[in-house]
Amino acid sequence: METNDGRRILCHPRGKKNQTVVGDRVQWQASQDEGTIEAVEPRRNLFYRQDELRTKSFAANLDQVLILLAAEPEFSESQLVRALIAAEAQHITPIIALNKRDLVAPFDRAWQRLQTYSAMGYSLVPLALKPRSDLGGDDSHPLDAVLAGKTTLVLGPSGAGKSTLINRLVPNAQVLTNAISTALNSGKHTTTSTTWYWVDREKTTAVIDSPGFQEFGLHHIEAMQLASLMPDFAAVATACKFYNCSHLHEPGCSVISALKSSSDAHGISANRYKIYSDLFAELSQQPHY
Ligand SMILES: Nc1nc2c(ncn2[C@@H]2O[C@H](COP(=O)(O)OP(=O)(O)OP(=O)(O)O)[C@@H](O)[C@H]2O)c(=O)[nH]1
Ligand SMILES: [Mg+2]
Ligand SMILES: [Zn+2]
Repeated sequence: METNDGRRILCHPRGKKNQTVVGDRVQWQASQDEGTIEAVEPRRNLFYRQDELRTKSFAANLDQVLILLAAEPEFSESQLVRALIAAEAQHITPIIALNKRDLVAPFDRAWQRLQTYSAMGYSLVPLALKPRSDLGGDDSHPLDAVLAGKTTLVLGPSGAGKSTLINRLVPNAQVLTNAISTALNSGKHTTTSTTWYWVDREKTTAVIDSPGFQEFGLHHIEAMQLASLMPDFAAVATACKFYNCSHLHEPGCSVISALKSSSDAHGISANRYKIYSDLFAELSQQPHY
């Protein structure tokens, strides 16, 4: 826990209902050199995933989520969609960044795969985060303006460069990073906890590092809600014949006709439709609790 004047104090929650997540604001009481959390202030939002059996909170009170992908390892579009939906459900602005521009061929392929997402209105930022000394590349920070004055959760698969980004923004953070091969071959994530970092001395800009995600459960979302959380679906779904259209088989479904004409700018890609139908099936099987 950090006080308003910047001291960090180890705090323990009083009782089960005062469990905190990164980004929470709390009322606390000092007890010798440690403290007790007496109350957690109401959250503006809470970014979390809901797996079949377990809720995993990432952070609260966010301005935006930066979904960091990389040319390598190749990213899963399904995981990207899930993270986007989770952000939309909490009204948190997602930003997509693609790292490792120095790996030219895989970068171009990945960039191509992401065009659908910039077409539907998401910000898409190209990055080369590896330290300049390693690459001899330019030293610009296209993210600086995006991050300034905000609290951003950095999210993405293991090895994308989340901790590399944190180290670049906060040089004295010295977060452990790892070569992809070592991190992935051992089946371990280099970063294992979610951690808050101030970027500037004035404490107006914050970034939150998180462990790489593999499975991103959305069991807190109703299947029938999915289309409204996917901008390309939402844009056409209002024209469906049935107001409660599932966009799976109904006659007069404008999502299905947008799929057929996916060559135009407002079309829905076959990949996105497949991800939607899989997710719909997954969420329909599950009892909601
Ligand atoms: N070629 C290249 N490698 C990069 C770039 N940015 C980061 N890396 C490397 O990618 C590897 C993984 O980076 P990390 O920052 O540890 O990745 P992470 O997303 O924090 O991974 P987890 O903590 O496991 O979730 C490291 O070896 C980095 O040096 C880049 O722009 N180009
Ligand atoms: Mg990391
Ligand atoms: Zn429909």
